[in-house]
This record gives sequence, structure tokens and C-alpha cells, in this order.
Amino acid sequence: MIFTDAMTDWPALEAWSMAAFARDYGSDLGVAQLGFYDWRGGRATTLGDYIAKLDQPASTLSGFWIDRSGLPVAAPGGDADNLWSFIWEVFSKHPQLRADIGPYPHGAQNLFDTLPQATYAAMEKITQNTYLSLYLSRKDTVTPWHSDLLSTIGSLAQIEGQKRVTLMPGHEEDDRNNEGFDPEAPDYGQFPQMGGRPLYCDVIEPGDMLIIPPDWWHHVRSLSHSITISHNFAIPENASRFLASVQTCDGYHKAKPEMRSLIDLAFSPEHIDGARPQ
Ligand SMILES: O=C(O)CCC(=O)C(=O)O
Ligand SMILES: [Fe+2]
Repeated sequence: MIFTDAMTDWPALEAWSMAAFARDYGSDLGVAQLGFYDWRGGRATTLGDYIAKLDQPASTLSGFWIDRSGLPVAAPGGDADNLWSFIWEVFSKHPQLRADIGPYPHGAQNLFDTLPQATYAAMEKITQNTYLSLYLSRKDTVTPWHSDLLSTIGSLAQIEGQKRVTLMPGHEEDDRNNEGFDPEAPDYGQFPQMGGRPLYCDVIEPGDMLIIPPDWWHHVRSLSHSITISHNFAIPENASRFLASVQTCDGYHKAKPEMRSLIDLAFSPEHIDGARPQ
């Protein structure tokens, strides 16, 4: 579902652009990443250089290659020019920019917005995931077919440029071997479980917010250089599914009992019902 009026009050829509980021934060360090779920390291470089060279091969970027554990390497594994996106820890480096995005639609009760800071931190640590990211993507960057982690709701808020998104509703029994499917060139011989299932396709533009229901599969192609905020969250309706997924994480079993109980409590039906607006 695409909301065309969900971001009208977001200062980011006016204030953010590749040009403004290059001007204000060009010397920030980050990684032009190779691969999405097959993360293969990338080019450690500056934001300014990444933006200045959006139309040039990745090998011309200043800096050096790193592998998936972050160590310098002479050459990257695989195709060096097939970059995914630039990862820049924007909200920890510049917390004031957090005020430029939101509010998210009030209709959905985003449980992550009301978590105490310690609980939010415990959740990120236990699940080894970040739930709010900024993607700076080159034209033709492809995010391959996947469903988002832990049965969260996904949202893509488009700030600059266009992206084409193809989606398919989740289907638990059949979805174990979906990775690798290419909806731009579907091979139903290799992926028979996908046959006959609907694919939805649309283009998001600046000001559009796409909401991706839990466990829906999706593929994204940047049609131009593009700025997107990706935010995953839970609402009361999928809180128990989210909690059940968190409880299967390795980190959950390794975490201290106090940390586990912060999460258990925050997403328990009693707590959520108690916090529901009357
Ligand atoms: O914007 C993109 O390229 C894909 C984003 C996405 O699917 C995600 O963040 O999970
Ligand atoms: Fe996704």
C-alpha cells in the first residue's frame, strides 16, 4: 500500500538531497556496500566522494576495500561495480536529523516509537538488526527478492528519486526457498512455488511511503539515484508474531535474563492491551 500524504509534514522532503548531504556531511565516512543479504563488504569511502561519483565505476571511489568483517582487503569478492547502497550511520552521527523524519502515520500504532530507550537498545542488540536506515542508492541498484526480518512491517519513505517495487504476499508453507527469484525475469521452472501467485508492482516517488505487510516478499530497483528511509516496526496486531520471531534469535538465548524480560514484557499481550488508546 502506498500512502501519498503520509510525509507531507516531514522537513526531510525539502531539506534532504544528495547535493545537501554532500555539502553538509561530505567528509563523513561510510561504506558503499556490495550485496544486500549476500553482504560482501564494500568500499570504505566518504559520503562526498560517493555522491560525486554516482555515475562512475565503484573502483574510482577514494578509500579502500573491506571484507564482510570490516577488514581491509586488496580486492572485493565478486563484481566490484555492482554496488548496493551507501551505508552511513547518519542518525548516530547527526541525531538532529532524526527530527526531519516523522511523524509516521498515526493510524498505525508503531510500538517501537514508545519503547523505553533501554528496551529499544536491547531489541537491537538481541536481534542484531537496525530498524531505521537511510539508503543512498545509485540508479539501477537492485535489492534482491527477500522478506523483512522477524515478521516486522516494512516502510519505505521515498525522499529523492524513484524506485520500482515488486511485491508478493507471504505464504508460510511455500516460502522457504524463495531467495534468488527474480520478478523482473521470473523463472517458474526453478521456483514452482511462485507460480500462480500475484505480483504487485508500482513506482514510489518523493513523498510516497510504501507499507510492506509482515512476511511479504519484495524486490526493489532504483530507477534513478535515490534517497530512501527504511523503517521496520511492529504494531499491536503483529506484536506476538514479532515476539515469537525474536525469541528464535541466537542473541535472545545468549542474552542476560534481564534483557530478555525487557523484550518479553514490552511485547506481551497484557502490556500492549494496557497501552492501547481507549
Ligand atoms: O530500498 C531498497 O532498495 C530496498 C529496501 C528494503 O527492502 C529493506 O530495507 O528491507
Ligand atoms: Fe525489505
